[in-house]
Amino acid sequence: MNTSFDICTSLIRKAKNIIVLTGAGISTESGIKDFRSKTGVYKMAPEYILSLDYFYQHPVEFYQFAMENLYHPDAKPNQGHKILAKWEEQGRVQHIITQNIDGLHQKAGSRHVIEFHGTMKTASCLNCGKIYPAEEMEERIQTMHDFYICDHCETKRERNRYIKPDVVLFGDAGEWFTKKGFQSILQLIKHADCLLVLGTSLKVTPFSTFPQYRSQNDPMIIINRDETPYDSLAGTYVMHESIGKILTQIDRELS
Ligand code: CNA
Repeated sequence: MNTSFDICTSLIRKAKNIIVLTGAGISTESGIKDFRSKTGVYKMAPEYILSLDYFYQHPVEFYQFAMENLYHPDAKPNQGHKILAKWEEQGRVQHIITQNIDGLHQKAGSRHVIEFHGTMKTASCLNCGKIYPAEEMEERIQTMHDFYICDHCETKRERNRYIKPDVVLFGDAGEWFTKKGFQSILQLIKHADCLLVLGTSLKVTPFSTFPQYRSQNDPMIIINRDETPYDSLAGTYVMHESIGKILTQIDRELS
């Protein structure tokens, strides 16, 4: 085994309050494409398609793209998700803060999960807040021309009652994007005795700023196939490897 692996295993063995930050890379081994690696979704479409502007201007095309590329109701958690759930059960992991919108951490059994960019499981009317489960949206898309307009409320302008998936688009904000939301996340990160960062290019703000708030005396472990802007920070241990493979090996060493 290489040195980084041994150091990371020993850091995880010692830690009692690991906070995990995850991105699309933890779900690629479940068959879901990430955004920015060689085979990512952005090889097919620009970030603009996932912006609030585009949603308002082209709701039909937006839904077509989102349902094809971001909605994965049949995806199953992989070894990475399962090991994090096991480590939570064992008291090592306290919280997962994820950018993912696929719900796979919860499917694996993790209970303390913050979905920072929301979820594809539901959509909501931007006027009355009525929640539409994704299955209902799928059915509306098949059967209705104006499926994206709420039929439970009225406003003068149709555009004000569009139904939007409960995900944070570019130019958008989500339920955690409040002073209180940020403070509670930063508190978790400050009090972590180890920050474990998995499968994220750390390029989307504000999520990408979170590692800056960790206590400088405590370690950060990054497992990501490609480089990240934090790789050379002091107290940072990096493995450019597959998450499933490395977490499986670490877990084996722990037990
Ligand atoms: P990203 O920018 O696509 O980065 C993913 C990173 O993961 C890349 O640097 C890859 O090298 C790395 N990676 C991919 N597979 C593996 C693997 N098996 N092992 C190790 N590393 C791997 O994705 P981010 O999450 O950083 O970007 C934030 C966006 C992506 C958020 O807004 C998400 O909502 C969005 N997204 C989510 C999903 C999902 O929910 N599964 C899928 C695609 C995009």
